[in-house]
Amino acid sequence: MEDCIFCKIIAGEIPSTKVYEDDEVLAFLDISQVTPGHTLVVPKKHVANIYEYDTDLAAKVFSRIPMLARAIKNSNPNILGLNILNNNGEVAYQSVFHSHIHLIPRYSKKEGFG
Ligand code: DGP
Repeated sequence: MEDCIFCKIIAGEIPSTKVYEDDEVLAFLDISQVTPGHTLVVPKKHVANIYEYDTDLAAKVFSRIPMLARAIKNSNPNILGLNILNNNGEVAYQSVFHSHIHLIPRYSKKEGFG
């Protein structure tokens, strides 16, 4: 979709640090890392938010989450936990309107909730 920053990342028009890619899904590092390894998982098909997923797309995207969560956790012995977040709508702090799931590694309870 025109003017969608994540569609441009998916198309390779804007650089990103890719973590995982297949035919349906791309995972890349968030530009504003809440903690090191903060990753975004996006459907390659443009959907603005969770309300626009059909069952098939949801299965494709959400089925990748446990594998990616394990990979992130296994990438660093200092990762003690992981937040999985999906913001929908401005009031829910969604700022990019191409649906994405945040995977935020947690290293310590002292980090607070960013
Ligand atoms: P949200 O607030 O849930 O819509 O999160 C959007 C996230 O997208 C935010 O954490 C920053 C990230 N982001 C915005 N623009 C870019 C970009 O150009 N590249 C990357 N890698 N991340 C971006």
